Amino acid sequence: MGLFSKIKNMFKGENKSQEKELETKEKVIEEGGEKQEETKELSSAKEVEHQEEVSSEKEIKKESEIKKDTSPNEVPLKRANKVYEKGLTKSRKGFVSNLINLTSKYHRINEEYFEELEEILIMADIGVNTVMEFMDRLRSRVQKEKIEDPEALKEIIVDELFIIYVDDNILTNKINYNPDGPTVLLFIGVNGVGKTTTIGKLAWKLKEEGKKVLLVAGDTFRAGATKQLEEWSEKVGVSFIGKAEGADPASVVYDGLEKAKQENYDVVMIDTAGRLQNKTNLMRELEKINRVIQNAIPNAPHETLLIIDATTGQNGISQAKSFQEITNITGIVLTKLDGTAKGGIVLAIKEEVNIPVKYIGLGETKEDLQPFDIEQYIYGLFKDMM
Ligand SMILES: Nc1nc2c(ncn2[C@@H]2O[C@H](COP(=O)(O)OP(=O)(O)O)[C@@H](O)[C@H]2O)c(=O)[nH]1
Ligand SMILES: [Mg+2]
Repeated sequence: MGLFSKIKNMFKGENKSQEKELETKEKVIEEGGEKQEETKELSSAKEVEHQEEVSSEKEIKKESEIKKDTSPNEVPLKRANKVYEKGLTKSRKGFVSNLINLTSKYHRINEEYFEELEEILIMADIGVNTVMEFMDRLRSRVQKEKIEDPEALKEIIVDELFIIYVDDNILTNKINYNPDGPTVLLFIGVNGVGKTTTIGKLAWKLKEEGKKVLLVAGDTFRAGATKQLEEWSEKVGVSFIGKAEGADPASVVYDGLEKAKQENYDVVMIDTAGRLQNKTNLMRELEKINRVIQNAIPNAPHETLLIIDATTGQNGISQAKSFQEITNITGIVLTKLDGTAKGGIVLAIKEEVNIPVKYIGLGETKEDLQPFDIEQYIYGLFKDMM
Protein backbone atom coordinates (compact mmCIF):
# COMPACT_ATOMS: atom_id res chain seq x y z
CA MET A 1 0.00 0.00 0.00
CA GLY A 2 1.24 3.46 -0.86
CA LEU A 3 2.00 6.13 1.70
CA PHE A 4 -0.96 8.22 0.59
CA SER A 5 -3.45 5.37 1.15
CA LYS A 6 -1.85 4.42 4.45
CA ILE A 7 -2.15 7.94 5.82
CA LYS A 8 -5.65 8.27 4.45
CA ASN A 9 -6.68 5.15 6.35
CA MET A 10 -4.89 6.25 9.49
CA PHE A 11 -6.59 9.60 9.75
CA LYS A 12 -9.81 9.32 7.78
CA GLY A 13 -11.00 6.01 9.19
CA GLU A 14 -11.81 7.58 12.53
CA ASN A 15 -15.33 6.99 13.72
CA LYS A 16 -17.85 9.78 13.67
CA SER A 17 -18.53 9.96 17.41
CA GLN A 18 -14.90 10.83 18.07
CA GLU A 19 -15.06 13.54 15.46
CA LYS A 20 -18.05 14.97 17.24
CA GLU A 21 -16.21 15.03 20.52
CA LEU A 22 -13.41 16.86 18.87
CA GLU A 23 -15.77 19.41 17.45
CA THR A 24 -16.99 20.11 20.98
CA LYS A 25 -13.44 20.52 22.15
CA GLU A 26 -12.56 22.72 19.22
CA LYS A 27 -15.46 24.94 20.08
CA VAL A 28 -14.26 25.23 23.66
CA ILE A 29 -10.80 26.16 22.43
CA GLU A 30 -12.30 28.76 20.09
CA GLU A 31 -14.30 30.20 22.96
CA GLY A 32 -11.04 30.34 24.90
CA GLY A 33 -9.54 32.21 21.96
CA GLU A 34 -12.36 34.73 22.03
CA LYS A 35 -11.75 35.22 25.72
CA GLN A 36 -8.14 36.01 24.97
CA GLU A 37 -9.25 38.49 22.30
CA GLU A 38 -11.40 40.26 24.83
CA THR A 39 -8.55 40.42 27.28
CA LYS A 40 -6.49 42.49 24.86
CA GLU A 41 -8.72 45.34 25.89
CA LEU A 42 -7.80 44.98 29.53
CA SER A 43 -5.06 47.20 30.78
CA SER A 44 -3.62 45.19 33.63
CA ALA A 45 -1.38 42.23 32.84
CA LYS A 46 -2.63 40.46 35.96
CA GLU A 47 -6.14 40.43 34.62
CA VAL A 48 -4.90 38.97 31.35
CA GLU A 49 -3.21 36.14 33.19
CA HIS A 50 -6.32 35.45 35.15
CA GLN A 51 -8.49 35.28 32.06
CA GLU A 52 -6.07 32.88 30.42
CA GLU A 53 -6.18 30.67 33.46
CA VAL A 54 -9.96 30.64 33.41
CA SER A 55 -10.14 29.60 29.78
CA SER A 56 -7.46 26.96 30.09
CA GLU A 57 -9.23 25.52 33.13
CA LYS A 58 -12.30 25.26 30.99
CA GLU A 59 -10.33 23.40 28.31
CA ILE A 60 -8.90 20.97 30.82
CA LYS A 61 -12.35 20.28 32.26
CA LYS A 62 -13.82 19.59 28.85
CA GLU A 63 -10.85 17.42 27.98
CA SER A 64 -11.34 15.20 31.00
CA GLU A 65 -14.95 14.73 29.95
CA ILE A 66 -13.82 13.67 26.49
CA LYS A 67 -11.20 11.36 27.95
CA LYS A 68 -13.84 9.22 29.66
CA ASP A 69 -14.59 7.16 26.60
CA THR A 70 -11.45 7.43 24.51
CA SER A 71 -8.08 5.81 25.13
CA PRO A 72 -5.50 7.97 26.96
CA ASN A 73 -3.34 8.72 23.94
CA GLU A 74 -6.12 9.61 21.59
CA VAL A 75 -6.95 13.09 22.82
CA PRO A 76 -3.41 14.50 22.61
CA LEU A 77 -3.03 12.90 19.17
CA LYS A 78 -6.30 14.37 17.94
CA ARG A 79 -5.32 17.71 19.39
CA ALA A 80 -2.03 17.56 17.51
CA ASN A 81 -3.91 16.67 14.32
CA LYS A 82 -6.04 19.78 14.74
CA VAL A 83 -2.98 21.99 15.26
CA TYR A 84 -1.44 20.54 12.09
CA GLU A 85 -4.61 20.99 10.09
CA LYS A 86 -5.19 24.52 11.25
CA GLY A 87 -1.55 25.55 10.94
CA LEU A 88 -1.28 24.22 7.39
CA THR A 89 -4.41 25.96 6.13
CA LYS A 90 -2.48 28.53 4.11
CA SER A 91 -0.42 25.83 2.40
CA ARG A 92 -3.55 23.83 1.63
CA LYS A 93 -5.11 26.90 0.07
CA GLY A 94 -1.95 27.73 -1.83
CA PHE A 95 0.26 24.86 -2.88
CA VAL A 96 -2.24 22.01 -2.53
CA SER A 97 -5.16 23.76 -4.17
CA ASN A 98 -2.87 24.49 -7.13
CA LEU A 99 -2.26 20.75 -7.38
CA ILE A 100 -5.97 19.99 -7.19
CA ASN A 101 -6.74 22.59 -9.85
CA LEU A 102 -4.10 21.13 -12.10
CA THR A 103 -5.76 17.73 -11.91
CA SER A 104 -9.14 19.10 -12.87
CA LYS A 105 -7.71 21.26 -15.65
CA TYR A 106 -6.16 18.39 -17.61
CA HIS A 107 -8.09 15.41 -18.89
CA ARG A 108 -4.99 13.63 -20.09
CA ILE A 109 -1.43 13.70 -18.88
CA ASN A 110 0.74 15.48 -21.43
CA GLU A 111 3.90 17.58 -21.59
CA GLU A 112 2.12 20.80 -20.53
CA TYR A 113 0.72 18.99 -17.52
CA PHE A 114 4.22 17.92 -16.45
CA GLU A 115 5.59 21.43 -16.95
CA GLU A 116 2.85 22.99 -14.91
CA LEU A 117 3.29 20.42 -12.17
CA GLU A 118 7.01 21.13 -12.04
CA GLU A 119 6.34 24.84 -11.68
CA ILE A 120 3.85 24.31 -8.85
CA LEU A 121 6.35 22.21 -6.93
CA ILE A 122 9.16 24.70 -7.36
CA MET A 123 6.86 27.53 -6.28
CA ALA A 124 6.08 25.52 -3.16
CA ASP A 125 9.68 25.90 -1.89
CA ILE A 126 10.56 22.28 -2.59
CA GLY A 127 14.24 22.34 -3.57
CA VAL A 128 14.98 22.37 -7.29
CA ASN A 129 17.04 19.16 -7.16
CA THR A 130 14.29 17.35 -5.31
CA VAL A 131 11.76 18.51 -7.88
CA MET A 132 13.95 17.39 -10.80
CA GLU A 133 14.51 13.93 -9.35
CA PHE A 134 10.85 13.68 -8.50
CA MET A 135 9.80 14.63 -12.03
CA ASP A 136 12.08 11.96 -13.50
CA ARG A 137 10.61 9.29 -11.25
CA LEU A 138 7.09 10.43 -11.97
CA ARG A 139 7.56 10.50 -15.74
CA SER A 140 9.00 7.01 -15.78
CA ARG A 141 6.18 5.66 -13.59
CA VAL A 142 3.59 7.24 -15.86
CA GLN A 143 5.24 5.62 -18.85
CA LYS A 144 5.74 2.22 -17.26
CA GLU A 145 2.30 2.00 -15.70
CA LYS A 146 0.64 3.60 -18.72
CA ILE A 147 -1.18 6.18 -16.60
CA GLU A 148 -3.26 8.63 -18.65
CA ASP A 149 -5.66 10.24 -16.21
CA PRO A 150 -4.26 13.02 -13.95
CA GLU A 151 -6.78 11.92 -11.33
CA ALA A 152 -4.94 8.62 -11.01
CA LEU A 153 -1.68 10.47 -10.47
CA LYS A 154 -2.73 12.39 -7.34
CA GLU A 155 -1.84 9.60 -4.92
CA ILE A 156 1.36 8.80 -6.74
CA ILE A 157 2.48 12.42 -6.53
CA VAL A 158 2.14 12.48 -2.76
CA ASP A 159 3.78 9.06 -2.41
CA GLU A 160 6.72 9.97 -4.58
CA LEU A 161 7.23 13.36 -2.95
CA PHE A 162 7.48 12.04 0.58
CA ILE A 163 8.76 8.50 0.26
CA ILE A 164 12.37 9.65 0.58
CA TYR A 165 11.57 11.38 3.82
CA VAL A 166 9.63 8.52 5.36
CA ASP A 167 12.08 5.78 4.46
CA ASP A 168 14.97 7.62 6.02
CA ASN A 169 15.26 6.49 9.61
CA ILE A 170 18.12 8.92 10.29
CA LEU A 171 15.54 11.64 10.53
CA THR A 172 14.23 11.22 14.04
CA ASN A 173 12.21 13.87 15.83
CA LYS A 174 13.32 12.65 19.27
CA ILE A 175 15.23 14.87 21.64
CA ASN A 176 18.47 13.33 22.89
CA TYR A 177 18.01 13.38 26.67
CA ASN A 178 20.89 13.14 29.11
CA PRO A 179 20.25 10.12 31.37
CA ASP A 180 22.46 11.46 34.18
CA GLY A 181 22.13 15.15 34.88
CA PRO A 182 20.59 18.14 33.15
CA THR A 183 19.85 17.96 29.42
CA VAL A 184 21.17 21.08 27.69
CA LEU A 185 19.35 22.44 24.62
CA LEU A 186 21.07 25.27 22.76
CA PHE A 187 18.93 27.41 20.42
CA ILE A 188 20.54 29.23 17.52
CA GLY A 189 19.31 31.14 14.48
CA VAL A 190 19.14 34.66 13.10
CA ASN A 191 17.15 37.44 14.71
CA GLY A 192 13.38 37.21 14.42
CA VAL A 193 13.04 33.57 13.36
CA GLY A 194 11.32 32.57 16.60
CA LYS A 195 14.04 31.32 18.97
CA THR A 196 12.70 32.89 22.14
CA THR A 197 9.11 32.01 21.32
CA THR A 198 10.07 28.40 20.55
CA ILE A 199 11.91 28.11 23.86
CA GLY A 200 8.82 29.40 25.66
CA LYS A 201 6.51 26.97 23.88
CA LEU A 202 8.81 23.98 24.34
CA ALA A 203 9.37 24.87 28.00
CA TRP A 204 5.63 24.64 28.49
CA LYS A 205 5.51 21.21 26.79
CA LEU A 206 8.38 19.84 28.86
CA LYS A 207 6.92 21.23 32.06
CA GLU A 208 3.62 19.52 31.22
CA GLU A 209 5.61 16.30 30.95
CA GLY A 210 6.76 16.86 34.52
CA LYS A 211 10.26 18.13 33.81
CA LYS A 212 12.03 20.79 35.86
CA VAL A 213 13.02 23.42 33.31
CA LEU A 214 15.43 26.37 33.42
CA LEU A 215 15.57 29.09 30.73
CA VAL A 216 18.90 30.85 30.22
CA ALA A 217 18.93 34.27 28.55
CA GLY A 218 22.04 34.02 26.38
CA ASP A 219 20.83 36.75 24.01
CA THR A 220 22.27 39.73 25.86
CA PHE A 221 22.78 41.66 22.65
CA ARG A 222 19.31 42.70 21.62
CA ALA A 223 17.46 45.11 23.89
CA GLY A 224 14.49 43.38 25.43
CA ALA A 225 15.54 39.84 24.55
CA THR A 226 16.23 38.89 28.17
CA LYS A 227 12.96 40.41 29.30
CA GLN A 228 11.05 38.54 26.58
CA LEU A 229 12.45 35.21 27.76
CA GLU A 230 11.71 36.08 31.38
CA GLU A 231 8.10 36.81 30.44
CA TRP A 232 7.79 33.41 28.79
CA SER A 233 9.22 31.76 31.91
CA GLU A 234 6.54 33.46 34.00
CA LYS A 235 3.81 32.65 31.53
CA VAL A 236 4.54 28.93 31.43
CA GLY A 237 5.75 28.64 35.03
CA VAL A 238 9.40 27.62 34.70
CA SER A 239 12.64 29.10 36.12
CA PHE A 240 14.73 31.75 34.48
CA ILE A 241 18.23 33.18 34.72
CA GLY A 242 19.50 36.30 32.96
CA LYS A 243 21.79 39.31 33.23
CA ALA A 244 21.76 42.91 32.07
CA GLU A 245 21.93 43.84 28.40
CA GLY A 246 25.50 43.73 27.12
CA ALA A 247 26.67 41.08 29.63
CA ASP A 248 28.88 38.25 28.35
CA PRO A 249 26.52 35.50 27.11
CA ALA A 250 29.01 32.83 28.17
CA SER A 251 28.90 34.07 31.76
CA VAL A 252 25.08 33.86 31.81
CA VAL A 253 25.37 30.32 30.48
CA TYR A 254 27.96 29.47 33.14
CA ASP A 255 25.70 30.71 35.93
CA GLY A 256 22.72 28.90 34.45
CA LEU A 257 24.50 25.56 34.31
CA GLU A 258 25.85 25.88 37.84
CA LYS A 259 22.32 26.53 39.04
CA ALA A 260 20.98 23.62 36.99
CA LYS A 261 23.49 21.19 38.49
CA GLN A 262 23.04 22.39 42.07
CA GLU A 263 19.26 22.43 41.92
CA ASN A 264 18.82 19.27 39.82
CA TYR A 265 17.11 20.71 36.78
CA ASP A 266 16.07 18.23 34.09
CA VAL A 267 16.31 20.53 31.09
CA VAL A 268 18.26 23.75 30.49
CA MET A 269 17.24 25.77 27.43
CA ILE A 270 19.73 28.39 26.25
CA ASP A 271 18.66 31.34 24.10
CA THR A 272 21.31 33.07 21.95
CA ALA A 273 21.71 36.12 19.74
CA GLY A 274 22.09 35.21 16.08
CA ARG A 275 24.13 37.87 14.35
CA LEU A 276 24.92 35.95 11.20
CA GLN A 277 26.03 39.09 9.36
CA ASN A 278 29.24 38.88 11.37
CA LYS A 279 30.08 35.24 10.93
CA THR A 280 33.49 35.30 12.63
CA ASN A 281 32.12 36.95 15.76
CA LEU A 282 29.15 34.62 15.86
CA MET A 283 31.40 31.61 15.47
CA ARG A 284 33.64 32.81 18.31
CA GLU A 285 30.67 33.48 20.51
CA LEU A 286 29.14 30.05 19.87
CA GLU A 287 32.52 28.38 20.43
CA LYS A 288 32.89 30.16 23.73
CA ILE A 289 29.38 29.22 24.83
CA ASN A 290 29.99 25.61 23.79
CA ARG A 291 33.25 25.51 25.76
CA VAL A 292 31.49 26.74 28.89
CA ILE A 293 28.72 24.18 28.39
CA GLN A 294 31.15 21.30 27.86
CA ASN A 295 33.18 22.24 30.92
CA ALA A 296 30.08 22.26 33.06
CA ILE A 297 28.44 19.13 31.67
CA PRO A 298 30.37 16.59 29.58
CA ASN A 299 28.67 15.63 26.29
CA ALA A 300 26.55 18.78 26.41
CA PRO A 301 24.88 20.46 24.61
CA HIS A 302 22.70 17.43 24.00
CA GLU A 303 20.93 19.26 21.20
CA THR A 304 21.87 22.32 19.16
CA LEU A 305 18.61 23.35 17.54
CA LEU A 306 18.64 25.73 14.60
CA ILE A 307 15.48 27.76 14.20
CA ILE A 308 14.35 28.51 10.64
CA ASP A 309 11.43 30.74 9.65
CA ALA A 310 9.42 28.82 7.02
CA THR A 311 8.16 32.02 5.42
CA THR A 312 11.70 32.95 4.34
CA GLY A 313 11.97 30.00 1.90
CA GLN A 314 15.35 29.65 0.21
CA ASN A 315 16.79 32.29 2.52
CA GLY A 316 16.14 29.98 5.46
CA ILE A 317 17.97 27.21 3.66
CA SER A 318 21.01 29.47 3.15
CA GLN A 319 20.96 30.36 6.84
CA ALA A 320 21.00 26.66 7.69
CA LYS A 321 24.01 26.13 5.44
CA SER A 322 25.88 29.06 7.01
CA PHE A 323 25.21 27.86 10.54
CA GLN A 324 26.20 24.35 9.53
CA GLU A 325 29.62 25.73 8.59
CA ILE A 326 30.24 27.24 12.01
CA THR A 327 28.68 24.78 14.42
CA ASN A 328 27.30 21.26 14.81
CA ILE A 329 23.51 21.36 14.44
CA THR A 330 21.55 18.34 15.67
CA GLY A 331 18.04 19.42 14.76
CA ILE A 332 15.91 22.05 13.11
CA VAL A 333 12.82 23.80 14.38
CA LEU A 334 10.80 25.13 11.47
CA THR A 335 8.66 28.03 12.68
CA LYS A 336 5.79 30.01 11.13
CA LEU A 337 4.56 27.21 8.88
CA ASP A 338 1.14 28.72 9.48
CA GLY A 339 2.35 31.85 7.69
CA THR A 340 3.41 30.25 4.40
CA ALA A 341 1.26 29.08 1.48
CA LYS A 342 4.14 26.99 0.16
CA GLY A 343 4.49 24.08 2.56
CA GLY A 344 7.26 22.30 0.67
CA ILE A 345 10.21 23.71 2.57
CA VAL A 346 10.43 20.56 4.70
CA LEU A 347 11.54 18.70 1.57
CA ALA A 348 14.08 21.38 0.65
CA ILE A 349 15.60 21.06 4.12
CA LYS A 350 15.83 17.31 3.67
CA GLU A 351 17.47 17.71 0.28
CA GLU A 352 19.82 20.59 0.93
CA VAL A 353 20.60 20.48 4.65
CA ASN A 354 19.75 16.92 5.71
CA ILE A 355 19.29 17.67 9.39
CA PRO A 356 16.13 16.31 11.01
CA VAL A 357 13.27 18.73 11.59
CA LYS A 358 12.42 18.04 15.25
CA TYR A 359 9.67 20.55 15.87
CA ILE A 360 7.45 22.78 13.81
CA GLY A 361 5.76 26.04 14.76
CA LEU A 362 2.19 26.32 13.54
CA GLY A 363 1.09 29.48 15.31
CA GLU A 364 1.92 31.84 18.13
CA THR A 365 0.37 30.16 21.17
CA LYS A 366 2.14 27.68 23.39
CA GLU A 367 0.09 24.78 22.00
CA ASP A 368 1.25 25.54 18.47
CA LEU A 369 4.67 23.94 18.71
CA GLN A 370 4.46 20.29 17.67
CA PRO A 371 6.99 17.48 17.29
CA PHE A 372 7.50 17.07 13.57
CA ASP A 373 5.62 14.03 12.35
CA ILE A 374 5.76 13.42 8.62
CA GLU A 375 2.47 11.50 8.53
CA GLN A 376 0.53 14.18 10.34
CA TYR A 377 2.22 16.75 8.16
CA ILE A 378 1.21 14.99 4.95
CA TYR A 379 -2.32 14.53 6.19
CA GLY A 380 -2.60 18.17 7.29
CA LEU A 381 -1.31 19.27 3.91
CA PHE A 382 -3.14 16.91 1.55
CA LYS A 383 -6.35 16.10 3.41
CA ASP A 384 -8.41 17.87 0.73
CA MET A 385 -7.00 15.48 -1.85
CA MET A 386 -7.75 12.35 0.16
N1 LIG B 1 2.66 32.79 13.23
C1 LIG B 1 3.72 32.37 13.91
N2 LIG B 1 4.51 33.29 14.51
C2 LIG B 1 5.60 32.85 15.19
C3 LIG B 1 5.91 31.47 15.28
N3 LIG B 1 7.06 31.36 16.01
C4 LIG B 1 7.41 32.61 16.36
N4 LIG B 1 6.55 33.52 15.87
C5 LIG B 1 6.61 34.99 16.00
O1 LIG B 1 7.79 35.49 15.42
C6 LIG B 1 8.22 36.68 16.08
C7 LIG B 1 9.68 36.63 16.44
O2 LIG B 1 9.89 35.64 17.42
P1 LIG B 1 11.08 35.66 18.48
O3 LIG B 1 10.90 34.43 19.33
O4 LIG B 1 11.17 36.94 19.19
O5 LIG B 1 12.35 35.48 17.52
P2 LIG B 1 13.91 35.46 17.90
O6 LIG B 1 14.44 36.81 17.57
O7 LIG B 1 14.52 34.40 17.03
O8 LIG B 1 14.02 35.14 19.35
C8 LIG B 1 7.29 36.82 17.29
O9 LIG B 1 6.31 37.77 16.99
C9 LIG B 1 6.67 35.45 17.43
O10 LIG B 1 5.39 35.48 18.02
C10 LIG B 1 5.05 30.52 14.60
O11 LIG B 1 5.25 29.30 14.60
N5 LIG B 1 3.98 31.04 13.95
MG1 LIG C 1 14.95 36.21 20.85
